[in-house]
Amino acid sequence: MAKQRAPVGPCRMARPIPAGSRPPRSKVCPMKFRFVHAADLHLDTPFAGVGRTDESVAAALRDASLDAWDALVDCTLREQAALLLLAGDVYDGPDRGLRAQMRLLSGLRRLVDHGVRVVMVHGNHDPLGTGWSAVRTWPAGVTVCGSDAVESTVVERDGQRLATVHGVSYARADEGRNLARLFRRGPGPGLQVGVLHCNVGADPDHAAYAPCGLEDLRAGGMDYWALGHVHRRRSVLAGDPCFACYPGTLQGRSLAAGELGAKGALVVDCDDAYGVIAPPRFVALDRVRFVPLELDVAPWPDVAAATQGVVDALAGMRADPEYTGRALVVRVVLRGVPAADPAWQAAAAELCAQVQEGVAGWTPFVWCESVQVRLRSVVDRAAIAGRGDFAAELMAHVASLVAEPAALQALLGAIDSGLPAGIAAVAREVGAPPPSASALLEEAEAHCLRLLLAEGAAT
Ligand SMILES: [Mn+2]
Repeated sequence: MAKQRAPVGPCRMARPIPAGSRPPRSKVCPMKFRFVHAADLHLDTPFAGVGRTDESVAAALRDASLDAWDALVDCTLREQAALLLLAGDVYDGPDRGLRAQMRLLSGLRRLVDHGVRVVMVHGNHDPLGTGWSAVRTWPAGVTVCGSDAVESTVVERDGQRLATVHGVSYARADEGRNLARLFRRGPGPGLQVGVLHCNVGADPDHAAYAPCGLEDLRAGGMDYWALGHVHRRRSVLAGDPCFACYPGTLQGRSLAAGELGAKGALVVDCDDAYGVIAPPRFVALDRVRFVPLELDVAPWPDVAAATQGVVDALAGMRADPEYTGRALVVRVVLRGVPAADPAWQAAAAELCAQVQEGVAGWTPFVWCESVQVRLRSVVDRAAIAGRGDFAAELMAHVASLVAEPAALQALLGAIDSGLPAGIAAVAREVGAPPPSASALLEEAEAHCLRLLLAEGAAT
């Protein structure tokens, strides 16, 4: 069923029906609505990996996941969504914690008071069978799916069915069943959504809970799969025959690769006749952002200039609208540091404290998690090329791939097809283009040369 249809806007009469799609219901003008999809809220997450911070930073970090939840509620109301979907790991641990439960409840009350329906499932971090609940009765309009079977919730507006939402929770953390296979399209009209915490395509970065394949998602007959579990935002099916997306964590939790950059939720525009009518739109809702910052020390004559340079760069980041109103936890990587200079060697360990002093008192805070130093490596390409060894051959091969883009594409295709279940080939961040082939090649060459020349390359 084709999904790239008219954008949301005023209803157009007698809109052409795409070939092969379901016909609209009895009326010419389908009813438009919108839902918000979030997952992996990990409410009250302890941010264990950030290290020692000062008291006010520690307090802000402690509140970040809860503040992001409030921002999600605000966003759902602002977008006038009919429905909010929470796809598991709502709490960080089976203990849940009263603070997290109270905050969740007050947000849910705010949503249902405005007529928003909420469907939520539990994942491996907050399975239904463990922990305790301070809430015995959820507000009317909130469905917490059980773990025995897929539960279906009908969402209506003015007596008309907009959507049927199917979901199932984990009973225990190590859910080993292929839960996706339990989902079946319902008989009623309107959008059909599956809410599931699962690992699609054996993603090696995440535990293999509720493992399933793209074929299981395709077979379920849903219009949209609201997935949870993978912390990096990505879409695994982009409209053919349905959408299946991971929104990623609502609030980044550390400087691990999957927690970096903008975090938030997906807003999805639909109508009751055709289903999803536009690709999901990402909205950033995080309160604290975890970002790596790479800087080349070449412009700075000495360590003192570099310290100030880093502080200036952090000030520049704060001025970027991307970060406005957000606290930042930054890992600074300095490239091209002269290895033979004793001043750098002596200062490297203290740079972080110096930078921290330079950003003290900034609001919202900037916290410099660490300053890592990468020594300058000088690769004498002409000398390597003349050596006639493996490194020389590698460089020649890379040069031939640069000259022949078709050969490079064929090589990348072969690598992709060798990956588990082909998932890496289709998985990419929502709204972000994949890295270019030439950027990948450049990175691969640099990495290989670093390994080959590990001894004696640094000056
Ligand atoms: Mn999670």
